[in-house]
Amino acid sequence: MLVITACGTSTTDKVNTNEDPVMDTTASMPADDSNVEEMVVADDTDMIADDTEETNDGPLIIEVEAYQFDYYPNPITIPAGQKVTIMLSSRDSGHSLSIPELGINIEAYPDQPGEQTFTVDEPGTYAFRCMIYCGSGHKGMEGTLIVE
Ligand SMILES: [Cu+2]
Repeated sequence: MLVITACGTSTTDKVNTNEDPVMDTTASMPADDSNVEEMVVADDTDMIADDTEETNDGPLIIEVEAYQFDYYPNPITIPAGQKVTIMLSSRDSGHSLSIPELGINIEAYPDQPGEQTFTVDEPGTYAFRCMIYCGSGHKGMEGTLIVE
């Protein structure tokens, strides 16, 4: 602090009250907001993949009924790569549902249904047939397994 002793005419008035408060107001215009692109980030990828393991745990149960001289349903459609259990029942006599090339052979009798669990990885159409003699139409007792 200055101690002003004598003759104090107003000393320093260094306060420039007259500075033009100009030129600063030309503040920068907001530059091109229109260029800001909306980025839509596709973030869905995580929501898909988690269910597959659970559905592969338990086999898909497919009930098939054999009778003289056909099957129901026929054709039978199953998904490729999916573990499947065919549960075969018989309405009348002994029958089988057999696909030798896939190692499938399910036998069923009226008092004794049969089942087999398997997975077919290769999509395609497979013929199955009855391999237990069941009467006059036995030879033509055939069906179709569609794997897709
Ligand atoms: Cu038969």
